[in-house]
Amino acid sequence: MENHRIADIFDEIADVLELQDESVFRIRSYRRGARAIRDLPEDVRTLVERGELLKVPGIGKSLTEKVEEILGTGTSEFYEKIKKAPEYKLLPLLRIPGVGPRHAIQFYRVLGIVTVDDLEEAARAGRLHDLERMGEKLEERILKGIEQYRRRTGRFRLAEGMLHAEAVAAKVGKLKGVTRIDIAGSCRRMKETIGDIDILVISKSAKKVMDVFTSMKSVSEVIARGATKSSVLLEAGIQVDLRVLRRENYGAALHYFTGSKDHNVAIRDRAKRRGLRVSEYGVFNVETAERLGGASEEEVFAALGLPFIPPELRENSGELEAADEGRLPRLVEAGDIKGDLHMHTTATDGRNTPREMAVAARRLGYRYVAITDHSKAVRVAGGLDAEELRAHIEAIRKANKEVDGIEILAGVEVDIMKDGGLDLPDDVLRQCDVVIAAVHSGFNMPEARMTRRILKALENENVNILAHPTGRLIGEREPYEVDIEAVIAAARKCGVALELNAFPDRLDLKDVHCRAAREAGVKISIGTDAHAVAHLANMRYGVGTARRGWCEAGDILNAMTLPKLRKFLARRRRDRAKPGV
Ligand code: DGT
Ligand code: CA
Ligand code: CA
Repeated sequence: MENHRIADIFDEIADVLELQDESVFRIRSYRRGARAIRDLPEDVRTLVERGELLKVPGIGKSLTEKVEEILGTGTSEFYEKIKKAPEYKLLPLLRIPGVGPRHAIQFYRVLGIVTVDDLEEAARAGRLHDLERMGEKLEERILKGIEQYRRRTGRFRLAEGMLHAEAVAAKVGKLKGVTRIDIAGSCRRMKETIGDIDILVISKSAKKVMDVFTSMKSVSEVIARGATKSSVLLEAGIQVDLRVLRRENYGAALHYFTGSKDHNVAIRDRAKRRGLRVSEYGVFNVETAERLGGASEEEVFAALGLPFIPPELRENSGELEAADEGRLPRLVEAGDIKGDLHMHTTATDGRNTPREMAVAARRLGYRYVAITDHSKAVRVAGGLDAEELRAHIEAIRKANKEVDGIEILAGVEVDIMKDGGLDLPDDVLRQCDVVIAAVHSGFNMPEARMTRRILKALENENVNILAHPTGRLIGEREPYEVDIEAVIAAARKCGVALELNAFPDRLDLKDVHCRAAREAGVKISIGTDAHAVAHLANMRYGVGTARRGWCEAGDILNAMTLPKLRKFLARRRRDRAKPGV
């Protein structure tokens, strides 16, 4: 990614020179150079090798030398000097909307402000309006800008990022001349949180794409606009980078911008060992400069002697070795999912009836659902006691008779009490087709106690699934302390499935734990925990997370056919009295 790195270096130099009040001509020359290199249709290295960089408008002799120096040594002497200048530390201030170089340097010189935190403190204390030509209005604006800056540098949940990414892709994808559009980056890899959204486009009219992209209603700020790349900040606080690319190197760019960075580094190492070079423009033979491919990702992998590696696996966590040895998993797909085993209804804190949930699930093509309302310990949700659950089971059985084309299983999400006992007696649990056990309170116990608590619950032969096994809420609540390996081992021993809760805040089990569970031979139940019909659609985030956990269809409980699922559920209780249905 040399073009972008070099462009960033030139931009940083320009920023620092500006803070140092250097000549506008010098500053402008770095800015123009940065833009020219960022917008190059090919690898800057190739141009240098052909001796043609100097021909690019905006790049003179001095910049050409710097580019060569960076390509050769990884940096430049001048850039290293710039990085040591006191002004270099002020660069984050310039990323705050509403703060320009003139402000930043004044803050620094007069008030000693270096960091964003310093600036926030000074603005709150009203220390800025003593400065020349700055009023209270400015302080307000700066505080708002800092808020935006913080949101922008924070991370977002996958579901939120994905919905925004898809909205942008739908809008831009509709344009005439756009023949291909992809969401790349961490979104494509289905990472649980995303930093920003990366979108790639092939279009005959880049200008039209940029016009529409930068003027969408959802845009609050255009961060940068170029001929082939622009960045915007959405009202939601998420940054979106969009690039228009050429068909010939689209695959190489898609691979590059899908990442992860670590995967890219590993890919480049592999290339090097084979006398090849991989960039966002293609795969090249180092000696002959011959281009071996890059129009599709398949070409990129093939040039390196590899099969296609699914984006969710690209984390440099063994995927290259597995691909090399022909043992990549055949990852579970959305179409493999035959049902959803975790959802709530109006009987507790859900918004729809069992019948409505089932009809919606049937529309998704499912063969079965399980209705799993809360037990009484979850008072805020109006959890059911034994009597109420019995009545609810009857209502579910009745709905099942009335709705064709899908099986509605009667279940419950029963609370695991602090001592590991369950919130409902065994006789009513035994009447359920599916029992999910879950921790909803007493999160703060020491690890050993929490682990004992959960293992004890798993020992109960009525329990089929452990819900959201670590209790985390992404960005809100840390997982409780539990020995997850012990839980996985116990689940295996007891024949209990572990849930991958697909609710966007949870994604629990997370990817690496899914992988550990699968390796231990534990089944994973991807459940949406839907509290309304619309939430059933969150299954995709669960499937994405399972894929990141290397799971195949065979690892997923709710990818089983109904008869197989029934067998799995009944196995624990086979020797016990038949359910009282
Ligand atoms: P994010 O946005 O923080 O959730 O994560 P990504 O993976 O979307 O990262 P992002 O948006 O910074 O860049 C998109 C992809 O571009 C990234 O996954 C790999 C590639 N990339 C960006 N910068 C570099 C870099 O400095 N080195 C390498 N090898 N790849 C990079
Ligand atoms: Ca990204
Ligand atoms: Ca990005």
